[in-house]
Amino acid sequence: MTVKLNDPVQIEPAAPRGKTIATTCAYCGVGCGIRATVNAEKREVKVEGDPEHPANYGRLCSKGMALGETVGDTGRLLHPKVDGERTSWNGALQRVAEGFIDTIVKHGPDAVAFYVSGQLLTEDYYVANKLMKGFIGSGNIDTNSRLCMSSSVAGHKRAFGSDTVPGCYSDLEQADMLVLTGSNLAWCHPVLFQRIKAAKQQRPHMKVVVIDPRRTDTYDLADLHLPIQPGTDVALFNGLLAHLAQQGAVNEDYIQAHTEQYTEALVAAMEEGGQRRHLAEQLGVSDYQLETFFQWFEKTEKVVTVYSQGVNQSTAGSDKVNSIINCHLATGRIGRAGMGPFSITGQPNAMGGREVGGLANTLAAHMEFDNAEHWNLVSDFWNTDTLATRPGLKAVDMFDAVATGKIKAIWIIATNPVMSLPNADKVKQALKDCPLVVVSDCIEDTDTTRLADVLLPAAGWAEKSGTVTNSERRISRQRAMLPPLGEARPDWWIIAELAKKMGYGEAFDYANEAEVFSEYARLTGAGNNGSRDLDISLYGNLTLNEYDQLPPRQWPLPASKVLEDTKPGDNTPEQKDQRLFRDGVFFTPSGRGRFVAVRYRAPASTVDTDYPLTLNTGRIRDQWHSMTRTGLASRLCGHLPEPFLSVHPKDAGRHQLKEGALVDVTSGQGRARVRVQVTDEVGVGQVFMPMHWNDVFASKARVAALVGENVDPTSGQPENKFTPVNIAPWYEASEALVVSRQPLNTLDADYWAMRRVNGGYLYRVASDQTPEALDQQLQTLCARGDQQLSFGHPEQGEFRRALVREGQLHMAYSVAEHFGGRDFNWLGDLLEGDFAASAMRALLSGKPDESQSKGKLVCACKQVGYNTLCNAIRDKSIDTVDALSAETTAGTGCGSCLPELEQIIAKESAHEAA
Ligand SMILES: Nc1nc2c(c(=O)[nH]1)N[C@H]1C(S)=C(S)[C@@H](COP(=O)(O)OP(=O)(O)OC[C@H]3O[C@@H](n4cnc5c(=O)[nH]c(N)nc54)[C@H](O)[C@@H]3O)O[C@H]1N2
Ligand SMILES: Nc1nc2c(c(=O)[nH]1)N[C@H]1C(S)=C(S)[C@@H](COP(=O)(O)OP(=O)(O)OC[C@H]3O[C@@H](n4cnc5c(=O)[nH]c(N)nc54)[C@H](O)[C@@H]3O)O[C@H]1N2
Ligand code: SF4
Ligand SMILES: [Mo]
Repeated sequence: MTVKLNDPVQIEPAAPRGKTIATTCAYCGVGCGIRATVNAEKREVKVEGDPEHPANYGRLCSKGMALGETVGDTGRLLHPKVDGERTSWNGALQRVAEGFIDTIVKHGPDAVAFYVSGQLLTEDYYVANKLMKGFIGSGNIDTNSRLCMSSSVAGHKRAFGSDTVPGCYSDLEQADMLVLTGSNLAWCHPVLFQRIKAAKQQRPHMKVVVIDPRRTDTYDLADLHLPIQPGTDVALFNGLLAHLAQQGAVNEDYIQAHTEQYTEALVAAMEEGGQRRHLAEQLGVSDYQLETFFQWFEKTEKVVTVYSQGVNQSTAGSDKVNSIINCHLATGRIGRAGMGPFSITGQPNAMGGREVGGLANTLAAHMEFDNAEHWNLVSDFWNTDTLATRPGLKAVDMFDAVATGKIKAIWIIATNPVMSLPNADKVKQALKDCPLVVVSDCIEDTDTTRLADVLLPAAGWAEKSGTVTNSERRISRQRAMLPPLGEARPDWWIIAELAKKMGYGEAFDYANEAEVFSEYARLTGAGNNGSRDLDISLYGNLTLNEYDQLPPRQWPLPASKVLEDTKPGDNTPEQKDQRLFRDGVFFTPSGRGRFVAVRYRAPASTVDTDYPLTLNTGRIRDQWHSMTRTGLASRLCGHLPEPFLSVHPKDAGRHQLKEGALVDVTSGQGRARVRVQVTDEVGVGQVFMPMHWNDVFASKARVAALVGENVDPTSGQPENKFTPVNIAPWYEASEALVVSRQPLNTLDADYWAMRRVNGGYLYRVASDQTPEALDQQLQTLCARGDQQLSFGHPEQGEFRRALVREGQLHMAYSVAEHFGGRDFNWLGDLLEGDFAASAMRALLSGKPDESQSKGKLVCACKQVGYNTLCNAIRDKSIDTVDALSAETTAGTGCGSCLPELEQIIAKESAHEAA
């Protein structure tokens, strides 16, 4: 088959340069507004919170504040590549088009797939979905939202007949009781956490209950913590429903008028929730804790239940969601100010992706495959004969189909499945074996780009223009402020160009992202007339200028909407239409909210003597997923600089593990080697490991390689919070610290972890060989022509060397048997100054001045360390967070470290008292 060639057009950033631009943060689903001041010549971007944006009113967290440090060219993928060789856009897209067409002709449309991401803009997402479902004719487009939000989506659809998040952020501030379950809001949605904190200060009667097997920084805000056993949420909320019914605290009128299937749900709930004592035991909490929670919920009208991955990432994820919604329906606490179930989204455009239809089992714009009217609407709207007729494969099944060879060509866009899908080593092998792997990313070297046959350079956050929808359904503009680096292009453009090459030119002939958006907006209104929740047809005919100026607004925005209602900043509770289900009418066939009868099911796998502990995985404060962007900002790399496993002191003792030692973690799927953090923040028998580290940043710390492939039967979401594992100490025979201007790509050691520091890279290395052998190995990293300087005491097993390249200190390292628990943060500090002069010399002198070290970084914004804080507390007898902030400036930036400051004060005063 011949493929018509279209030369790519050069596109310009839509927004003006050299001035302040309003845009949206690149990271989490809070969707904070940013004011960016741009110096295009120097490629500098300074960010501040946008005081007028209703998501954050000027606040930002540590990650958002550091966005300016991620817009440079470090690590960027600049040109299209085929089989590792640079090529033109034409050449690369030609290869992709031919590969896809060839596969489809030989094996049918289901032999190809797209795997996309909640980090795409709505315009990118819409075009990708349209191409796969509308024209290639397969349902095989799924997204990393499958690993993130799909259980919430499934729960919403079962209960509401639509994937609707009914509330808004102001509900969290107006609630008299907030239940945060399976959510570490303090670290993962820090700006919302701060909004709640401020609200609680103003309304001290407001109660916060945190339900999480771990004691996280979110506990800082809690009046009550329920450290339930992992996976037992359904039993807890069934118990709550039974309690409400027994106490006559349900809203009979609401149940009668607006819901269905209450009796079935209550019967299921009573089966296990009826016996309180037994329930407390099953949950692993005290009778008192349980009773308090139940009574508070019973007696408080204004309750919001916020839930995230502790709920979603479970084989009972959808049931967990419905067990929560059941309690809100039973009390009629939904659709009103300060009330409701609130699924909080992870990625910046997790919502937008669900809206356009990025999940394999929805069609488009909240329309469904199994609804003939919907199918005809979409088919007509896109004017296509080849609209997919059935759902495609969900993420885990999709990669299984790649592994078995059913899918032979896959395009991965803005996600890193080799480190984020369960059983990640299998995923890695599947991609190695797949005949055509296309990857679009802004970063050149990731675990997934390493396996690409075709690499396509995507424009990054500061270079892209479009829209995102946050957790409260607010659509905000992301605005381009810098020209794309190299030949990078926005994702929607790349996808549309491919579509043209595949012969679908007419349907993908967009001049700019505004045209894509308007088309999508018209689709949401097609045949809608109030029958679907998602309607933004008000935006169906935007001019380029109107699109450019679009203020942040919440949907629904039907064509009939009178706009005065939603001025930016207007977030008053009285505002009409902000909340859905105000009238108690839902999108189910009967219009009634549906109770779902759910029963507790244990996680899919069980511990045994081989794997006696349960592994919980999740996030840390200053890193974003695979660290491709946050890992570029040295100030975000100091808080938790190495991959780690949190272990309870009892389990640590049992397994002969000491704080800071290295540990091997094994599961039925894979293994990892990380550092031990001994802490009672995790329960006995439970361990926690962050999801962020990967093969680019560490030798073996991809937690997803440990996780099994068990998924929720309804949503297909993997059980990322529960994997049986074993742990064992790993003893090194030598250690090294290396600072280098360049990454050490050929380093091959038993353990290494890398972090970026200003001007270079800092590695911590461990080996089971002697110091001599490790020294020799490190010497092999030197290139020919490099000059080596040697220091240290080889006879005592201490080697210190410097490498001079072209008259400049290039790399330095120190090898010893053990560095023990010594503090290495001073090295990172030194690297912030003159890289060569300070850090390398300090390393080489062998006499690091640890007394000068500010210690483990606590405040990322103001770069304040643990030692500095402890000294201030002791020297000035400080006992409040305010005083500590005033003295040290810690906590005066984004405020994400405030819970930790509190803990440090408590610890120090306990010390003093002892
Ligand atoms: N700093 C930072 N912020 C982020 C991200 C990031 O990478 N870094 N990613 C964003 C994304 S995409 C997402 S999805 C969100 C995720 O945000 P969260 O869901 O808040 O984060 P997680 O750490 O994945 O998990 C939340 C909590 O669930 C708890 N948990 C585990 N098992 C159970 C259980 O059985 N029941 C209950 N009730 N709780 C349990 C865990 O101990 C953990 O503290 O964060 C977003 N924000
Ligand atoms: N064990 C375990 N696994 C998990 C989770 C967990 O809690 N535990 N959480 C799951 C969840 S909730 C999520 S959301 C996923 C996240 O996991 P992933 O989506 O795999 O992780 P990211 O690092 O965010 O990958 C995004 C990639 O897109 C690139 N990128 C950024 N912007 C753009 C752009 O505009 N265009 C293009 N083309 N590329 C871009 C980045 O450089 C990066 O390589 O992980 C899931 N996996
Ligand atoms: S809370 Fe932080 S990461 Fe999330 S959108 Fe706001 S600034 Fe960005
Ligand atoms: Mo996520």
